Amino acid sequence: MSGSDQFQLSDPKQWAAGIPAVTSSLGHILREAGPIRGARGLLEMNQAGGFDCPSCAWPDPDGERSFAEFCENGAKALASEATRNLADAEFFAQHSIADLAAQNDLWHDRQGRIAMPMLLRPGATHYQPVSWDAAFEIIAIHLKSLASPNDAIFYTSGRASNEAAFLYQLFARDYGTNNLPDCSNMCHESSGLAMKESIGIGKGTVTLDDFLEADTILCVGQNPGTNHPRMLGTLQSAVLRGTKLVAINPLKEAGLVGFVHPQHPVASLLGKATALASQFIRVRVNGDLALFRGLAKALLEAESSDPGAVLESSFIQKHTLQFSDYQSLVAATPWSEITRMSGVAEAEIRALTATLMDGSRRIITCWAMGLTQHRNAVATIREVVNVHLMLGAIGRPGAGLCPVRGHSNVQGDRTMGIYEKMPEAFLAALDRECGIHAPRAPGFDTVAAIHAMHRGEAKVFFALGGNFLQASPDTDYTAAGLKNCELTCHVSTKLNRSHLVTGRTALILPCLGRSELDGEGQFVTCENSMGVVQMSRGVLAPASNDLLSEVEIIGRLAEAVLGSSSPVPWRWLAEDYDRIRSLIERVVPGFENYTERACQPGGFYLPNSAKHLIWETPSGKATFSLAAMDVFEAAPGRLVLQTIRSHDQFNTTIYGMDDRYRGISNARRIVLVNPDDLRDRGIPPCSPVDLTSIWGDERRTAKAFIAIPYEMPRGSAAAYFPEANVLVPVGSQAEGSGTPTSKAIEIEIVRS
Ligand SMILES: Nc1nc2c(c(=O)[nH]1)N[C@H]1C(S)=C(S)[C@@H](COP(=O)(O)OP(=O)(O)OC[C@H]3O[C@@H](n4cnc5c(=O)[nH]c(N)nc54)[C@H](O)[C@@H]3O)O[C@H]1N2
Ligand SMILES: Nc1nc2c(c(=O)[nH]1)N[C@H]1C(S)=C(S)[C@@H](COP(=O)(O)OP(=O)(O)OC[C@H]3O[C@@H](n4cnc5c(=O)[nH]c(N)nc54)[C@H](O)[C@@H]3O)O[C@H]1N2
Ligand SMILES: [Mo]
Repeated sequence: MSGSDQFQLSDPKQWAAGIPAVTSSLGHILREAGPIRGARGLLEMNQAGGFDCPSCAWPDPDGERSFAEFCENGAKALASEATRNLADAEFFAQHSIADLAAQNDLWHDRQGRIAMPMLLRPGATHYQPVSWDAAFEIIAIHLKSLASPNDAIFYTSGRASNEAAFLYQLFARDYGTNNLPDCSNMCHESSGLAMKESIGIGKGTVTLDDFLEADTILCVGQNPGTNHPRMLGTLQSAVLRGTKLVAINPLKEAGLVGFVHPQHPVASLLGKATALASQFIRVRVNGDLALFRGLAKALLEAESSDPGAVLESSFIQKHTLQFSDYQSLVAATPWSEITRMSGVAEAEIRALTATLMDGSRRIITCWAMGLTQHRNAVATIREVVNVHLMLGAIGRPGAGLCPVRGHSNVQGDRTMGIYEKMPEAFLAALDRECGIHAPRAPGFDTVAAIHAMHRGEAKVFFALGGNFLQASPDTDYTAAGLKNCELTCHVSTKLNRSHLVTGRTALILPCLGRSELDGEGQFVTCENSMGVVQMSRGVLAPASNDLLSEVEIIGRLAEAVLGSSSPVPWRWLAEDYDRIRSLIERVVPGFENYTERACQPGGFYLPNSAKHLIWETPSGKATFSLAAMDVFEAAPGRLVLQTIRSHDQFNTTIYGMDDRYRGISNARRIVLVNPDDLRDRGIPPCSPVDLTSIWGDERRTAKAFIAIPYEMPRGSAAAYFPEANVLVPVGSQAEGSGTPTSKAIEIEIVRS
């Protein structure tokens, strides 16, 4: 299914979606779920009363929805979950762990849903079926035998519902630990921290309506055509109403250039794409801090030649702190440094400034992993906020900050307390309302958890979803950590490599997916990227009769581990999710009349202080940051590697081997490099290469990649996540947020 023999290269596409997207969706749905199950699933996805798409966190429209509120990649996510294939007892009897490990990730996904709980005994070569009760008993024995509750780790991926997430963190804290790392640590942690420091809230401040009122939308470090395809519909509507879209990215991603709405496919037959970005800024990798400093500089210069015409002085005075210090810092930053570090010419920065000054300062900045996964990510995002604060472009219609979240409920999981260092107010409310004594010492985040397993201190690793091994940095180091554990246990829907690199004992606990009926029709709730909480009710028959819901798994686990010593009525809560929601209502502000409001079409918005110009910072004001400007630079002869998603994957789940928009077919072990950088090294196009990352004295190598010439800034390279994760040094983390720096890794590239 992989290999250079079938590998094909064509020109990158100039627009996204259209008929090829429709064909691709249908292909995946028909192959995996079949016509009946597939159509039933698609028609209920993202509909009021139906289920929330398990792919990205882009919101659904508040008002009327079209009959098909899904995108190509949402359809692939559904196909992968609703597949009729089953990895059952017979499958695991046939394949040893070693056999399974030898297969690629696409093959793993194609094996279907895990059908029943599976146990890998110490020293065994195969997983065997185990009853649910026995599985919970094994976990209970391990957890009860630990010297300290802090020797256990409870990881979460962002697909868990609010109800499951709340119950899970309550269990971990009642058990006695804050070791609650999550995928957010590797994702938008930097955004949350930066915004919290600058404006007092770690969430975005805009809603979908704001997009239709914006003068300018900046899309920075994000590839929505692949990762948030429904966002293209929003951007198209905005552009057609006259909004200017500016793309800031080292790669010219097709989805930012043009779009053909897949529900109006005739346009694509006629070759009529809507042109999206009117300005494309090919920033150098990690050059965004310098670029936004440059915007600030040009704005200040324009203000000094026409005082009162550019800055929003009354906003700055009333709402912010440290502006004059910021002004001095910007004034002292030379243009030569700005252009060198950003890789963008002064004239281009001034042209973008003119766009920002045009109109009524209704500016939205959207961003994703291109900003968050860098060493100076927090400083960079705070610099973006600085520019918004100068222009008063926050907390008014059509203006604000939009970190575009990844997993469909990653934001909700945080709201529910999945965080290794929840604030005291939350923990105190948990103690008060649930009768527990939540520990106060901060727990491990993802990287700290890996180190703790490595040191042999953490002995039980439990995961509510996700694929910790492959999502984490430094795959070999993480693997060694997991292998040090006494027990590794995964609540999962599909087979993945984390099931194959295990502690002495391992368990897979298979759960219902979002699209499936839960008992007599229980529903869960999710929070999207814009703070809307709404119900999600599955409609499809469960893939197997032996699956439990995530909520039931956690309830039964907690009962087995904590039993009568716990003040929490675990079974009672897990039996009726309304009861969990009533408890959440008492612990988390903003959830009054939770069940009722979640059931209204469109759900409800959580309160957002910054949107109302209330700054929950220590000073009560929004605060300009004063970071020193820098950029990640590789030594001469080396390149800066970023790791990205292809069009055929959801994180570590691989749906196919193509990356249609970038013109790559049938290959995942590829590295994109500027043609001149390849030529300088004497590497012919499409030849095999080895990549070595350099981190201090440490060297990590990934062999047998195909070098593809691609239009991108000199000195940079790009390869796919998770294949390139072996190269990401575990020690390379963003300052403050601890996020692995998956977008800037120093590498050497040589012919194999
Ligand atoms: N179909 C699908 N949907 C998904 C996912 C998926 O894997 N598949 N993953 C989900 C998740 S969890 C997340 S977090 C999101 C991820 O969504 P994205 O952040 O869009 O995902 P990446 O592929 O990591 O793309 C990063 C983008 O940033 C650019 N970039 C890299 N470095 C820099 C830089 O220094 N500056 C700038 N300006 N740009 C840079 C890259 O060229 C690329 O376009 O998508 C979510 N949705
Ligand atoms: N190099 C590099 N590394 C990265 C990134 C990068 O850009 N570059 N991105 C990072 C980001 S942004 C993120 S969010 C993380 C993602 O990290 P994770 O969230 O840990 O990884 P996923 O691949 O999303 O998890 C997929 C697995 O989740 C399980 N699953 C799917 N649906 C469900 C469900 O409904 N319930 C349960 N219990 N399980 C389910 C399936 O078994 C599947 O195999 O990876 C990070 N790692
Ligand atoms: Mo993410």
